[in-house]
Amino acid sequence: MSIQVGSEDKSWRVGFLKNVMQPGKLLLIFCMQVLFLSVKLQRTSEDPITSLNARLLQSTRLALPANPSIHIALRLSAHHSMHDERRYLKRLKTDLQSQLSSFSGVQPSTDLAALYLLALRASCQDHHSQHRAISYLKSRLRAEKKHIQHDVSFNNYYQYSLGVLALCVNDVRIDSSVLSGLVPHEHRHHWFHALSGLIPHEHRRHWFVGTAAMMVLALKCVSESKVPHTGTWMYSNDTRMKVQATMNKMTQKIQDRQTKNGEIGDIYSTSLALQALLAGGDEERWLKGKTRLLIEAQRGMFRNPMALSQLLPVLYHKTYLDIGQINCSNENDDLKWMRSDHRTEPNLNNQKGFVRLSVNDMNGTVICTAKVPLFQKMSLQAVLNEARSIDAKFNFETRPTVWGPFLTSVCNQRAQDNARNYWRLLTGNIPLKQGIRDYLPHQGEHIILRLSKF
Ligand code: B12
Repeated sequence: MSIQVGSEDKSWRVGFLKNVMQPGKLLLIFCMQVLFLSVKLQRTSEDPITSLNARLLQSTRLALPANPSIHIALRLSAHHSMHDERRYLKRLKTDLQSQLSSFSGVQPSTDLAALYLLALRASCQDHHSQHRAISYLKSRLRAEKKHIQHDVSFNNYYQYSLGVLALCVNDVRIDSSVLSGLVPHEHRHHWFHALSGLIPHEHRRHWFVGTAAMMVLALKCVSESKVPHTGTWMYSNDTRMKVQATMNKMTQKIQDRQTKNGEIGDIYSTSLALQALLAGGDEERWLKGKTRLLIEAQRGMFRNPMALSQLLPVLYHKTYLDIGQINCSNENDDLKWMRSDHRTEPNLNNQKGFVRLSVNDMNGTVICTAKVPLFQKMSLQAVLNEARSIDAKFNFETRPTVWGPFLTSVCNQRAQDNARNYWRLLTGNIPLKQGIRDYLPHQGEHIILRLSKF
């Protein structure tokens, strides 16, 4: 069978054959094609990221307290709105000053102080403005070190690691005693058991990955720290070797937890876990996880600004360690507002059935129940409000946090951090992955609020 070709085709073919004879030209064409294709691929995967970036920027206009984690994410992004970032930084600095001042009753927690410090460094603020926050954080960590020596839970390691990371990124030398809190004698430390999967409490797993990821980032920073302007290592070879050994074990645990769909832990711990893996150069697992995160973000799973602030850096291939490299020059000042798809109010004309609520104490005894009509787009918080308005015996209280309202008391029973208990949210036996403001119950669902140990 012969194929007829027109004269135009023929001359193209002749031209093509000539090019084939010239390998230099062919290579050029090939390179241009690869470039074109990768630009196209980048554009398509970058656009959703830019719109998430714009949505995070939009969240700085919501009537919420300024959150340093949001500022950090905006600073690590590829696109900026300098005017808005400057405005937000001003708010953060005022908040920090007033929290650190002796007149204010509330002292910032270790993790919040650490986030403030990272936010200041991400905006290239001089050491002078950070001085107070640095000494405050150093003293908090020293106090916590004493605490964790006697404590048998490891929930505080998230905050502790964030504190070490913030000092380290700011080139502050960490006391060896504080550092030894993260580089333990293997079998003596409870968190090492947790890492090895020995802690049976399933409910601790949801925050294990985030904690382990924060530890890896802190350890990585320490192991690579150099004395500024000298090029010499900040810590001895012996310390660095111990730090690296612990870090490698933790990284391995995080890697082992990546599932086929790319998630590590749950979708919300995946963001920080990928930062930890990226810091160790694991591009393959990062890419797999990033794909998953983008899909979930497009399904609206990252509307919570705090969750979005933990997600965005890793989508941009950044980790908190990159904060130390930000030099605040030549940044793209091209980020535009994005109308946020803010959640609409529940539609009170559209009832979708009922939700049952059971409130259990530590022994599993039911202390109160409620059956609440469910309307379209109703959050768990709205369901609890409804239960309160139907039944005077049903009551609850919350405490504001960077993640939203944290449930502190239900049916006159108060959970307390000092007593290491909290109100755990479950659907049947499965813990919810979101808080009361973000979770939207389904019709017929049975939500359990159970006083639990952490
Ligand atoms: C430690 C921790 C806890 C501890 C906190 C106690 C303590 N004293 O340390 C405990 C075990 C109590 C806890 C509980 C819950 N947690 Co939690 N927690 C964490 C973790 C690992 C660190 C939080 C932290 O220290 N933040 C640092 C500083 C800056 O924040 P902070 O405001 O000072 O800290 C307080 C709040 O963060 C608050 N908090 C902790 N978790 C949650 C969750 C929600 C929804 C809210 C509103 C507040 C809140 O407790 C902190 C200490 O007081 C994060 C991991 C992460 N990626 O951040 C998960 C994380 C925030 N928790 C999460 C969840 C889902 C919960 C629960 C809803 C689980 C459940 N099914 O019951 C409950 C909250 C229920 C309630 N009563 O409202 C998710 C939130 C995801 C989302 N999109 O909302 C995260 C991201 C873990 C994950 N990957 O799934 N948590």
